[in-house]
Amino acid sequence: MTKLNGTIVVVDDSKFNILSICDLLKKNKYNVMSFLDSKEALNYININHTKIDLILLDVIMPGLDGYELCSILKQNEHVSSIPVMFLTSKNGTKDLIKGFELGAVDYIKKPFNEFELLNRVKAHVTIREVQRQLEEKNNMLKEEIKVRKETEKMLHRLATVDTLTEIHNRRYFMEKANNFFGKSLINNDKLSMMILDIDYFKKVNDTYGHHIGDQVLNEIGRVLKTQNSDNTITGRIGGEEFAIAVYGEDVNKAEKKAQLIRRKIKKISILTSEDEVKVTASIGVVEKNESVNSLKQMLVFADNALYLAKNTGRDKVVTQYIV
Ligand code: GH3
Ligand code: MG
Repeated sequence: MTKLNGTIVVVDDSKFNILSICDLLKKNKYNVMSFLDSKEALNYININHTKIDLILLDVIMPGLDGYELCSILKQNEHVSSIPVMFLTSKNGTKDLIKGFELGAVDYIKKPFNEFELLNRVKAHVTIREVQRQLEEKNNMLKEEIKVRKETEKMLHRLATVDTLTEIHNRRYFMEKANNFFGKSLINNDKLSMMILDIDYFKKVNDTYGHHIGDQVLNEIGRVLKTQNSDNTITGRIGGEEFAIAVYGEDVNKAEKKAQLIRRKIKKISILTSEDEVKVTASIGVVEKNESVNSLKQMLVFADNALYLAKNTGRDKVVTQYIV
């Protein structure tokens, strides 16, 4: 089958005109759809807009005239990109201007010269094809950008979030906590730090299996996540060890937060087929003062407080004042 040059819709209320235009276009390997009635043409265009390369429109027609039809087409975003060319005996300058103002791309006076009509048709069909290719490339590029952004987001998530608990991983927590530390030094603002460790967690794993231990960690992540805000960041800094940095709040407020977290963890309940798994946690809390000169040092002090909590009964919060 020979390849056709494009699909053209011809709208004219004169059978004679339709026959002569269609004959010429068909001879030149165009697929032609012709309409004597402009409303029928409108229906066809609305349904088949993706396949149409050019619309040739008569102006004076009963019902919807060519100008009205053109204006309707140009207001519909799905069909507005199809080029419209007027083919009419109305040949005053005002008519011509009106046609262009309504969005037509060309205007040929009747009776037309066949060579001129064919060449203009060819030009508009070619432009339409180039526009289609550009649009296609543009859509592909947009899709590529979308995929790239999603991949970047996913990679950022993988690099910053701990997959089991869905809170910050150690590396990202340290980065964020360091920012808090630097900012608190510059602004002379308060900064508190907590380290939390699950009590007798090894026993949970040994008794119920690693997968139940993982569920416990996930539930603790859920509790800590609710604490995240502009001034509070939480992170999993070790296997069963978590840290919480609270910017702009003194140790008393941080201690209250720690007690709340401890109570919430105590309420966690995981049901196995035979048992209800419950856990507790110990938390060490400290506040930065002028003798602390690094985040690392602050974490060591918080760790000491945690050690004290472990050694004095567990399931408790111990606050230490750095001297
Ligand atoms: P303590 O009260 O003194 O903290 O006792 P503990 O048993 O919690 O402490 P220990 O350091 O002896 O054990 C920590 C356990 O945490 C051992 C390790 O298997 C477990 N653990 C670390 N990371 C994970 C993890 O990702 N998943 C699970 N299920 N367990 C983990
Ligand atoms: Mg532990």
